[in-house]
Parts: sequence; structure tokens; C-alpha cells
Amino acid sequence: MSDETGKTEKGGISRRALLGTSAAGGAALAGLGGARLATIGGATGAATVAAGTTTAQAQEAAHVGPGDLDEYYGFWSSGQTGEVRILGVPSMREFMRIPVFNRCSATGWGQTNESIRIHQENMLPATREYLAANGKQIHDNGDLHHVHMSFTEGRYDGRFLYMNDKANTRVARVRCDIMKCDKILEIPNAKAIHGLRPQKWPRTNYIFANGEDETPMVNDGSILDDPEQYVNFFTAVDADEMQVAWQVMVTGNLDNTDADYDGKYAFSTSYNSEMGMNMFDMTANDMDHVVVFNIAEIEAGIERGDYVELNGVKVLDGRRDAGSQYTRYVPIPNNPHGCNMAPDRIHLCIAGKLSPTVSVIDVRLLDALFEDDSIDPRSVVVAEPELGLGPLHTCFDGQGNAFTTLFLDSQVVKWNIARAIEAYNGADVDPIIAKNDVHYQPGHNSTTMGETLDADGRYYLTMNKFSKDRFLNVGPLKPENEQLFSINGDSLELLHDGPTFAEPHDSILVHRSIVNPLNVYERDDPTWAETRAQAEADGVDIDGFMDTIIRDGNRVRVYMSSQAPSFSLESFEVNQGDEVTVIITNLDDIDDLTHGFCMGDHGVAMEIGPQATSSVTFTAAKAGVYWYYCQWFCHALHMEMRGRMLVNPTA
Ligand code: CUK
Ligand code: CUA
Ligand code: CA
Repeated sequence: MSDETGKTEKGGISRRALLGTSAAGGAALAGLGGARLATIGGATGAATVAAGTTTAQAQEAAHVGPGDLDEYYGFWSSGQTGEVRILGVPSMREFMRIPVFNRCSATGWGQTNESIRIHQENMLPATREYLAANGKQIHDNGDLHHVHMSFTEGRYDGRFLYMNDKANTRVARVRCDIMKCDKILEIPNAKAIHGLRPQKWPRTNYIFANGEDETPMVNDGSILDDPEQYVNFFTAVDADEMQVAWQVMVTGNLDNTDADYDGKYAFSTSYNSEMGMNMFDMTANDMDHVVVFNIAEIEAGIERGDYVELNGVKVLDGRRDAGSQYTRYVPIPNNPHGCNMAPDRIHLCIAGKLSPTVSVIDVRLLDALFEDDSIDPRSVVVAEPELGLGPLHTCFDGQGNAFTTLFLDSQVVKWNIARAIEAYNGADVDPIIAKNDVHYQPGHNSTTMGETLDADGRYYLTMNKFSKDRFLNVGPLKPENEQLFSINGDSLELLHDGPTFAEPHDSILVHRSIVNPLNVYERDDPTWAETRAQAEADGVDIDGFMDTIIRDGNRVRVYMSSQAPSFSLESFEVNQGDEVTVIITNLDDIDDLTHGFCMGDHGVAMEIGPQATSSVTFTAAKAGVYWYYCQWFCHALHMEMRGRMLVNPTA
């Protein structure tokens, strides 16, 4: 880590600190003394690039030289790749990929016993049966759209990341101490979890998750092509237990979601209020809506038993005509999409998508809506600026301004919330501050700390769906493109323009002071608790050298350790047809000394981090000699770090 004096770990003074002139801007100031800490404490401004600096000056201020460390962690979703990625901002260097809903060749995610347990722990019985019928144990695809960090009192707290899987209706969690997924939860009843957000206040007790696709309430085949009987579910997941807390049945479908800064409400956009089954019908109405969920009323409803139990989940009726206090429906034009709560704690911005507008809701007006049925729900809309074509998502600088992506115009528009409200009230003011072209067709966007009370207005990121002609042609499948800007007074200065593989869907930009991962695993990590229990039953000390082979019928457990550059077992023998489990503890306990275990010609490979235990199970169906080897470069004699599995023919 570089410390707060602008010195890097390598002992040199960073280029930024040396350039500590006004031209180099706040990035240099931030490196000197307490300015950075003050920013994270909630104040803003100290670290902003001075207005009017040139593009070259903005780029210089944001330059992260070789060996220097970035100021922000970026956590990226990857869409249909199913993983989470960690980047550095502003350098935009990609550091790490965290497999979640995908299968990872390098780490063995989706193959190790430890990861399969995480996949299966909260899998629905019908899915287990489906997978078995297809000869599989787990889903190895996912569509991860949204990644967000846990909050305490409106600020990131560095504990967890949460993410959705639209493809297979799941919610997962990543531990920020080891940057690995530790929970995957399949959501019953709902279909296609899309929008996902943690509760911000008082802390992340719930993860809010939207089911996007409509299906019968009991989806067992007894109702099929009868859309009138289809429903959608809004789900609250207990973020500590990673179990479903409750669900609310709604009218229309659900798209994106966010939560307020008071712990009172969550909000979800719906583009299919029509409950259409095709594109034409889904876009038939001029107005759709945002659903407002009243957390206290929902909890009270559960308390008094006002729910049905469906697949083990307490389901409340929040449909528009149910007359409950759980929800309110605010009409919004036209197939609305993005749902973003401003860090001013007051304004919720709903992007119109097919409408050129963003609808601004003042969340302080929502109490009245729940208290008095005669109030027009539209009265909570306090601004609806016309910004351009295809508004999708909005982020914030913490100074009263918003940035909205315009998919069709291929632009980002910077606008002022207060001025939009004045204009809505009839004043002759233009809320639009600036428009920048982006390349091409932006979806999500984010600002540094922008979805928290610490929004600092330093950098703006746009995540574009197309790169077209922007890079060397790599065939019909093109990369996407993302662009990082420094926020420079009223304008944006382009700092980075670079391709990413499918799909840079969404991101959060988190100051590095909040994220403090371990370098080496702790031996009592729960990841391998079940493996440890099995070892204890076998009389093996999983924390030691443990060269032990346990035969249990045709099940063979092979225990060994790794220490650069060798495995403790140079060979082991099994019989053809045995189910073999290899359990390895990596006894090396220094930074960055990961070993691997790859069984040649068996499709078996896994990562074993320093002080970690990993295990993998396969059937030794082929007689002969097979070499296993360490596939993570670890030592000058890494190539020699290998051994033999001898498989005795039984026929
Ligand atoms: S949704 Cu895709 S651009 Cu899945 Cu976050 Cu808006
Ligand atoms: Cu151990 Cu390579
Ligand atoms: Ca619609």
C-alpha cells in the first residue's frame, strides 16, 4: 500500500506527489497529509481536479505510474461472463477476476468440493433434480449484472459485495477479506433476478432483488399459457444469513432497484406494467411505474401473519389492487429502467428509457402517500427534465449534479437536480450543464463513491455496449468499451478509453481506504470447514503435512500438503473406478505463493492459496500412469513440482 504521505511502498516519492502544483490538481493534494481522509469522512472538494484544467493536465493528475497504486478499487460486474472483476481506478488496470456464477479453469471454482458446496448449499430441490438429469452438479453459467458493497449508515463498510444472476435466479456474496464468493442463494418463486441493491441504512440488513420475468405464482405446470395469472416477486434477502427474508408479490414486472438513505423505502422500476408477453405489448402504455416498498409496513405484516408461505418463503401481497400498505405505485413514463438514489438523501432518479426524461422523486413526500390514499401518487415527482434519447442510468458527484447515460444519443448528460426542480416548477432555467459523446451506446455509469454519502466527484466512468470501429478488428464479436473521465468543473476530461470482454455491465468505484484484504489465508477459514471435519474423522491433521491415504470402500481420500517446490506425496496408487478425493493444504505462508493441483488428462485443476486447503473429487476411470502438477507458477523448480497417480486396472 502507498501511505497517506504520497510515498509508495517501494520507498520513492510518487510522481503525483512531486507534481504537487495546482495544475496537477487535487490528486497530488490528496496524496499529501490528511486531505484524503477528510474526503472519506464525508467532506468533498479537496481532491477535485481544478476547474478549467486542460485534458493533458487532467490526464497527468490521474496518471498512475508503474509500481504506483491506484486510489480506488473498481468492482465490475461482467454480465454474461458471470464473474466479478477488480480494476484499479484511475489506471483502469485489471487486477483480478472473482469467479461467482461461472466455471473458472484457473482457480477450480465450480469444481473444487469447497466451491460446489457453496453452489449447492442453497440450491432449490427442483434445480438439483434438473442438474442431475443433465449429468451436472451445478450451473456453470450466470449473468451477473449488478455488484454492490455492504453499507453501514450510508457508507461502504468493506465487508461484502453482493451480486445477482439473472440467468439462473440467484444472489451471491463475495467476502472482501479474501475476495472470494462464500454464498450463492437460489431465489424461490421469483424468476430472473435482475436489479439488486443492499439496504443503505442503518446497515445492510437486506439485499433487495428484483424478479424480472413473469410466471405463475405456483409454477408447477398446472398453469401455462395464461398470462393473466402470472405474477412477479420482489425479494429481500437477509444479508447476514444469506437466506430469503420475505417476498412481495407485485403488479407488473421489476427491473432495477435502489434503497433510500433512511432505511424506510426500497424502489423498483417496472417496464412491463402491461404484463405483455411480447415486445409490442410491453411497450403499449405511455406510462409504467416505479413500485415503492415500505419496509416497516412489510415487517409489521409479517409480524401479524399477513402472508402466505410459498416454497418456504413468506410472501406478502403488494399488488396494486390488494389495498395493502406494503407498496405504492408511482406512474413513470415509458418503460423506465435505471433507479438511482442521490447521495443528497432526498432525490431518486428514474431513467425513462423510451421517454427522454428522468423522473425525480422526492423521497420525503412518500410518507404522505402511504398515509393518505387520496393523494395523487404523481405528486411525489418533483422534476422530470428532458435530457435526450434513451436515458438508462444515473450517477452523482455529491455536489447536486447528476450524470445520465443516453443510450440512443451515445452521450452522457451532466445536469443539475435543483435546477431541474426549478424548471419543473415553471422557472426558465436549463438543468443541462454539458453533454459529452461516448463510444458507443452507454448503459451503466458510475462515479467515485457516488452511490454513498461519501460521493466525492472525482472520476466518472461510462460503460458502453459497443466499440464498433474503435479497436483493431477481432472478428464479428467485438469487445465492449469503457471510458473513464475526470470530473473537471462542468466538463469531463477523457482519461481512458479501452476495451473489455463481455460485458462491463455495472461497476462501483470504492476508495482504497475501505478495502483491506488479507495476503494469506487464516487456517480457521470457514471455506474448508467441511473438509476439515472429514479430515478429523479420518484422523488427519489438515494443518500439517498429512501424507495420508484413506480407503473407504471404493472411495479414496488422498491427503497431502504443498510447499514450494513440491507436493508432500510424490505418488499415490488407486484402483480403476475409485472415486478419488485429493485434499491439499498449502503450507507456504508468505504473500503471493499460490500453488495449484492439476491432474493431467482428467479435467481437474484447482488453486491452493497460501495457508489454504482445497479439495477436488473425480473418478479414476482410466488405468495407467497420470502426472499431477502444480499449475500456478511458484518457484524456479515449479516445473518439477509434480507427482504420479498410478491407476491399477481392475478388469
Ligand atoms: S441493467 Cu443493463 S444497462 Cu441489467 Cu443494470 Cu441497465
Ligand atoms: Cu507450486 Cu507451481
Ligand atoms: Ca411498458
